[in-house]
Amino acid sequence: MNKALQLPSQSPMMDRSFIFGVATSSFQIEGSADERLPSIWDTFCATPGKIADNSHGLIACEHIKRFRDDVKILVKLGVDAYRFSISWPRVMTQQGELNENGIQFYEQLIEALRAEGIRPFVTLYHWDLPQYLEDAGGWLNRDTAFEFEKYVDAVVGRLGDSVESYATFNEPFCSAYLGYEVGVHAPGLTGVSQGRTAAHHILLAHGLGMKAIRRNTEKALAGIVLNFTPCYPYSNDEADLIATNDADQYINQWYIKPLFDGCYPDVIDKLPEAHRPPIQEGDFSIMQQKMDFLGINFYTRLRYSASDDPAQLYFEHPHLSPKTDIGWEIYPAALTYLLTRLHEMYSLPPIYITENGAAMDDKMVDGQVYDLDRIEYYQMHLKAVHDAMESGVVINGYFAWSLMDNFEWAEGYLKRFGLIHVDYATQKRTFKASAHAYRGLIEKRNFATAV
Ligand code: IFM
Repeated sequence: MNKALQLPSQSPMMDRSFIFGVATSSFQIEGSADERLPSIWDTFCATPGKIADNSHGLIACEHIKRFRDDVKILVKLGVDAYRFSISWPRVMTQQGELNENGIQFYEQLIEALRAEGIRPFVTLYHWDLPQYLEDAGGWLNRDTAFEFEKYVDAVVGRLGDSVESYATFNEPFCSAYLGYEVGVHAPGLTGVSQGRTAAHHILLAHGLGMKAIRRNTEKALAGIVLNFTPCYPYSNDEADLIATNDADQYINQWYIKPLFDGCYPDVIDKLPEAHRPPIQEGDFSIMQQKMDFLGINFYTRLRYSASDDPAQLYFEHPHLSPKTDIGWEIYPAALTYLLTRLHEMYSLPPIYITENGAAMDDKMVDGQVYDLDRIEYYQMHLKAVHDAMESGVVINGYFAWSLMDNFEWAEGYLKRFGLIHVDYATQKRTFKASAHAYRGLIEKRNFATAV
């Protein structure tokens, strides 16, 4: 196995204009929870049985305290851009005013990044809804979409053009489906109607947020980050093909089609009236704001067949091997398939791969993490992005998930996605072999462009 990452020298990804970055999110790394309002993830973590190792985000990677050292790590990695999220409960007070300490943290981070020539890619919502808004109904309450708009107005009003790119949301599927439909993420509610209602309000909030970004900056890019798990049929039986198409519409297209086509996918007609989202007149035109980019997060694929239960649209099969440590199948061809298919289905703006990476069972041996399995994962997926670009998909950048090991939601600290190893007892950061490989790829790209 090769410990370097390589792309064909003529690859468009080896052009200096292609952005290589790394990504994180606020709740997963920041800590310093006493300096912000509680979020739904604090409440969820405090509920017994919700997090695999009973952990929380109160300390996490102590990034708030250590951000200057973390910026030095980004410099050493040589990345062009750093994607991070802003914590709503850190920057806003319950009265709807900016919290000076909170917003100043991000101003300092952005200044430190800019001083090193690293472009800040901001996500405005990566799942940490203030708990007081959840107490008022959270994403089941339409008003939350308008609260989001006010929050975006305040934050972008302050950070403005200092940010290269604003994404309204990270992965509405996860917030709505995992959080309000199946309950494995905060706030832990269940029910189809809840999941579809939350998704509708989040997509509405996206549209309102886009308008707020545009009101406050002419220069920064604006868009959204969506996650996709491509759906494959278990067999070629017609029933399995139909179930697979339904699954794709229900878990993937549901979150993109309203933004580009102004409607939900046809599978909505298969839902009983009581499970459909509360659509009001004009909602789709708010959702359909013109975007400068689409962020795509990809990790794995899933296979589907028809369900024996007539109340279910599809049956989801367990992941096949080979798998990462979190149990997700490694299937890079699905990334090329996804990108080319979305390109055919929608009139898309340029794409960024805003997350891609693998949790692996890392071992620290003599102070080193020799994560060749993660390098291999990255190698295959970078090639999959290259293949999509060769077939005409416009992709402007790639962000590895994640800069460092961090709080992996319901898995707590048990699953490690980082290029950088974090020892949670000491907060020591160590470059894994994958971090060296990523740095090597970026260096090669810089050199290739220079000659
Ligand atoms: O850690 C998460 C991230 O917060 C959102 N996308 C998927 C990652 C891995 O599960």
